[in-house]
Amino acid sequence: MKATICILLAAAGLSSASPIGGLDLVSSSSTFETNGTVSNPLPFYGWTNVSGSARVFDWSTTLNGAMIGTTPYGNYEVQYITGVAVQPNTTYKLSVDVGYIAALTAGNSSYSLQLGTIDAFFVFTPLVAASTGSAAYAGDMSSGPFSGSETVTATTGAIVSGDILTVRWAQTGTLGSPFSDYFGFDNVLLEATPEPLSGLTALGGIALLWLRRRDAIR
Ligand SMILES: [Ca+2]
Repeated sequence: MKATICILLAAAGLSSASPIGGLDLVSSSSTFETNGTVSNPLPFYGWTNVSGSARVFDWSTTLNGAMIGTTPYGNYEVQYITGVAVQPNTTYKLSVDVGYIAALTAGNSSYSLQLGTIDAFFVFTPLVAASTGSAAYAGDMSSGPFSGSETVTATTGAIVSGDILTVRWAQTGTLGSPFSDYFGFDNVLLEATPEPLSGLTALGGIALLWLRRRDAIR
């Protein structure tokens, strides 16, 4: 039995990240590829506008599609409701690439990336403070480089709301001059990793119950 307990506890210490799939209803991350349907206003691929107006934009099958604003400089906020309930004792990592599909090759835009939950009344509650920043134009992400990347990491405690994990991203400003238009993001990935301690606690409890049951039978 001791060997069995050791194996169980060792297994509990091994935890790996799993993607919360279908952020674009197609793949394990939101890649916003449309097979050449150029401009797709939200709601699209499960994403919706929270404020302002955005769209999934993809020039062609050979170029990279991404989410950008509908108007050249208009701020917007979008969200994706995953359909997956937040779990206790879990580390969530949300990551995106940030960039432009712009005719103007300069400038700088600011953004906010959030991970939270949404309840039955569509009230959004952040799990952790938003990651905010700005990205200077580095190229056209449809055929060139991204201008940056961003992550949000949140670890839940023993008690959670059970509400639905939700991703929010916003363009919050256009900075500097000359400006650059059509700012957005791509490659949204949300991964969940159970905390090893929670697995150890659970399996430790199972082992304890087994020992008690064995003693009761004797
Ligand atoms: Ca893409």
